[in-house]
Amino acid sequence: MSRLTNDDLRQFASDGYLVLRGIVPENLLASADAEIDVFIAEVSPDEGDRGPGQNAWFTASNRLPRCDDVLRRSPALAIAQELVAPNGLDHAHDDIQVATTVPPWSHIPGGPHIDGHGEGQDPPFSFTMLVGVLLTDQHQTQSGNLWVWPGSHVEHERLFRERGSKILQSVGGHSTRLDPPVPLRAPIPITGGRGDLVLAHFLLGHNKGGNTARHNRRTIYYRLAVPGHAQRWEQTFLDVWTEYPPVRALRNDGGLP
Ligand SMILES: O=C(O)CCC(=O)C(=O)O
Repeated sequence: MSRLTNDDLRQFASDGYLVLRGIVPENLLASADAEIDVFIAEVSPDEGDRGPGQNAWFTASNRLPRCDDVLRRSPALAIAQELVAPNGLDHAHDDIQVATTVPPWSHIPGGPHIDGHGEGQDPPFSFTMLVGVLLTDQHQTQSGNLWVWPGSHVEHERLFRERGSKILQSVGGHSTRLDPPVPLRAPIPITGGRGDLVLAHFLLGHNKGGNTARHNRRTIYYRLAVPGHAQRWEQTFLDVWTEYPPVRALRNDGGLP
C-alpha cells in the first residue's frame, strides 16, 4: 500500500524534502533512546564535545540495532523506498548517525552543505537520500531543528552541469562559499515532533540549527543509497531524478512544471 500521494511526490520534486508526521511508533523510539543513552555515555562524539552545540556520533548499523529497527520495523524505510521504486534502498556506507544539540546554542546557519565533500572524500561520498527520525519534539524554531534550503537540490544539479560534478569539493560541499555563491531560496528550519520522518534528496542543501529550548535535541540520521549508487554517483549529480523513477514519471506525465 502506498503512503505517499502525488502531492507528496510533487512537493518532494519541488522542495527536495518531505516531513511525514508520526511515522515511528513509541515502542521503537523508546528502545532506540535507551540504546543511545548507553552508547553516547560510553563513546566520544565524532563531532562536538558533549557541551553546548551540535554533537554527532557515526557508527556501524550493527552497533545500534534498536536504531536500525526504527528504520526497518517502522514504515519509514518502506515510505522512503516509494520515492525510488522499483529501486530499493539500504545503508550507503553502513553507518547510522546520532545527532544531538545541547542548549544553549543560539546558532543560525549561514549557508547549507551537501554531505560527502570532506577532506579525502574523492569521489564525493554521495548517497541517494538522507533520512531523519526525530526523537525529540522540535515544534519551535531554535530547538535543534535541521535547516533546509528548499529547491537547492535542483540548483545544485544546475551547478554541477555548468561547472562540473566536483566543483563543491574545494568548499566542503557549501555552494554559497563559491565565488560567486549559488543564489538559493531562503532556508527553513524543519519543525516536527517525536516520531516524525524527514526524507531529503542527497543534493538538498541543509545544515544544523541552534537550540535555545530547555531540552537536548536528538535525531537519528540514515544515509541510504540505491544499490549500485557508487558506480553512478556522477550521473545522479547531473540528473537529480536518476534514482527516483516515480518522481521522474510524474514530471514526464506533465504532473510537474
Ligand atoms: O544535526 C543535524 O541535524 C544536521 C547534521 C548535518 O547537517 C549533517 O550531518 O550533515
